[in-house]
Amino acid sequence: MTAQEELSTRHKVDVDALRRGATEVLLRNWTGRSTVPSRALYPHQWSWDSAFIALGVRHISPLRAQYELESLLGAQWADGRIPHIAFNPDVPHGAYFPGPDFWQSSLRSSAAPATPETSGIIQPPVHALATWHTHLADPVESTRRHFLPRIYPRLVAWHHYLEKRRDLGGRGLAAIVHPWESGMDNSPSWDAPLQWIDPWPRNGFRRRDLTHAAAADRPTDTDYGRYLRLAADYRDQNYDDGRNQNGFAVEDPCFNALLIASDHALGQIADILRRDSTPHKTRAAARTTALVDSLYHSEAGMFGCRDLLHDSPLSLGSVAGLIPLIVPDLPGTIVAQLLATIVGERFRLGEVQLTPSFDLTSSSYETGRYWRGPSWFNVAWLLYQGLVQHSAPELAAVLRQDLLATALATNFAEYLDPYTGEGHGARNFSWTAATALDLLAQETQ
Ligand code: 9WN
Repeated sequence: MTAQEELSTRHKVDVDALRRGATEVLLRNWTGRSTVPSRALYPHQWSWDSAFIALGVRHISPLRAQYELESLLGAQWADGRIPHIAFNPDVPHGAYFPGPDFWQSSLRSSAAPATPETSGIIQPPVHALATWHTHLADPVESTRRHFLPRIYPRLVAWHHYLEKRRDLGGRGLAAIVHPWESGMDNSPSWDAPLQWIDPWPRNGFRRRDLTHAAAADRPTDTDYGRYLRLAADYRDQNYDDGRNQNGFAVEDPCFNALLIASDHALGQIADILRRDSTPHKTRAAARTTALVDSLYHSEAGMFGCRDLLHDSPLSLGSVAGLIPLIVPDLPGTIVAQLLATIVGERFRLGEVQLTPSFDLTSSSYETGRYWRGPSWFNVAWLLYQGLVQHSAPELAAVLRQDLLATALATNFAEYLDPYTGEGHGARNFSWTAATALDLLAQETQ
């Protein structure tokens, strides 16, 4: 019996149905240039979504995975930032809020491209990692198209932006200036810093997300008003990081762990291109030290965020604090503690579905609301890589089996209830399909 047959017997995953379903989702969400996260809820191109999408799409069409990343990098700013949304000009402006009329990228900053219109904030830097794996999916075609030589300088510029413009704490880590930049928008980690932000008045905006998803699954109006206030303030400073007048500045362990993983990927790309990979390796090592020194909490057995404006650690409990497992050179004692935390009462890997986005024992935990508890598929994919890398194959296998089974059972939901496995948010969600396809292709040893 092959491993896949064994998997489908033990966990009743119909592997063929999963592969077919995931492929259909990714075909349906393809616009001709890139893939939307969800046709209804998110009808444009999102930054870290596209990286996860490329990781899955490479198993259907390595070429399309290359296009996905090239399309995103076509929206890169002259200062190196990769915007969190590249707006599709063919989609009506009102289809997503806040849309191009809100962000006004090309009007506000000469660094923004004239086209497409984009947002001005960023998302976690998974892109070099996705580029490297996309190349490996078909090195011959990649070489023929000069994929790496064209993409590499752009990725270098992106990491340069994070190093030069976003080290707001001066400690060798990149800071985020908006909760949406973490990708884990509504995490309870942001409750403390957000309390200082004046929400935009409720009658000043019309939420589109509530047309497509249940209000109980989405951020509250007050939190939404605060997101808009922070985004508008940054916009009104013309997205100039030098002004340093942000109402929110946080060092996030997930964001920085992905930056380190991508530094390593840039090193591998540089080697293939016969460029000097030493600077990438040196940066990865320095950032790993900074991450451990600045954001690790040994008493809690996990990493945490740090609020730079109030110079204080933020409440622990976000799954972001486990993502550093993806960092290759973590000290062994920390790896052991993270593994204990992931199976302990706060995250209960193997007992609940996937890994909850927030500590199950916390009073802030909410089982269905956006990033305040439900499990996400991209997070599970990242943790899976970390578990494999740090020699925890049994745990990795559990997570993989959970991911494959729940992706199909929820019709590729955006996220799910860790206790019941019930899907929440959008369905036919692109990164859910993509991470499932990728883990289908990755055999756990
Ligand atoms: C704002 C697209 C994005 C993801 C984020 C997720 C959610 C947007 C929203 O959807 O954020 O960027 O409107 O809530 O939190 O991680 O990239 O899938």
